[in-house]
Amino acid sequence: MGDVTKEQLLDFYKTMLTIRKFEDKAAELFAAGRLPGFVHLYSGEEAVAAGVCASLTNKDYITSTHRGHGHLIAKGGQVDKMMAELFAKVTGYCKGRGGSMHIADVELGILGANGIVGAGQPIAVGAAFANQYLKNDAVSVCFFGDAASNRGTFHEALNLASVWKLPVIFVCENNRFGISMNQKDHMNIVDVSQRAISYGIPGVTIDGNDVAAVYETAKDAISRARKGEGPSLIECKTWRHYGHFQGDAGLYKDAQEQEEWLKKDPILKLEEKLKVLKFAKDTELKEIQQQIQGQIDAAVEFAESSPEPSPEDVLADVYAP
Ligand SMILES: Cc1ncc(C[n+]2csc(CCOP(=O)(O)OP(=O)(O)O)c2C)c(N)n1
Repeated sequence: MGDVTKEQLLDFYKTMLTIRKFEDKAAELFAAGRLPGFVHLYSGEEAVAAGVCASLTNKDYITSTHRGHGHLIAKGGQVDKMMAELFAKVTGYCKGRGGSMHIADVELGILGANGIVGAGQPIAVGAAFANQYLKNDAVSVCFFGDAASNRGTFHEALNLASVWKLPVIFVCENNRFGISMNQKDHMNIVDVSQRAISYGIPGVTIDGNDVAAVYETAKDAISRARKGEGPSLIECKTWRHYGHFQGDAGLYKDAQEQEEWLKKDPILKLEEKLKVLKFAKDTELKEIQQQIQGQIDAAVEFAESSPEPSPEDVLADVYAP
């Protein structure tokens, strides 16, 4: 477990639980027809965002994906403004114009969720180039899925990042599916990390459901990038608990595999660890759960009581009307 402290593990727990409870609430609201647009849930993958973002500060950038709620929360996004964005309210991060797939907060270094698969990869490289040019020792982290590593953007991004030794960490969240397509049908390798070899950068595959492992691995890669030692690729093997988006029953998943992965739920694993190490008792974990549920319920209240955008503002913030 390396040097992960009790405080750090409890912090991971809070972050991961905030993500899970946010997603549970989003699922419930979407099923009730109260959220416009699409919702792609991150449930099951929380250890990746929490473990990676723990070593970042606001001056570091992240690029996210269509499945971005977890990255945003782990990077410091406020759940009330996120929820308001899902409700398309003016108090949302993008004044209700972006929805789930376009939440951004540049002050927090969140360069945006993104509905275009693989689009975050070159953006993260550009941000890393800016940091290198400014010599500010900040890094950028690019989250993406296994299927996104098949895009040309991925290969161009890794190549340029390697050639220019840019401070960027590519974090592949390998949940084994691109929509309904199993990884074995969309690439002929088992580990996405092997792709790092072609670009002469370090590549590693880890258990993405073990937050301590993610934290330790990402911390090293981030520290190397800060020191000017260049980019890395970290592949986190994980599993999304639900379908590709809400409404997809995920019938293409093998039932037994689904059951096995649910037993490896990163939050259950962390609860076990906290108890085995005597860092927390059941009662303390319950208190944290109630506190976080209260924050999520308050976020929903905030979103519901916020005003709708007004039709007169439809052209505001439009750069090329
Ligand atoms: C450029 C582009 N091609 C196709 C799509 C349609 N699409 C949306 S999500 C997705 C699969 C993404 O899979 P992966 O990158 O593994 O991420 P995951 O959904 O598993 O988190 C696809 C093909 C898109 N949004 N953008």
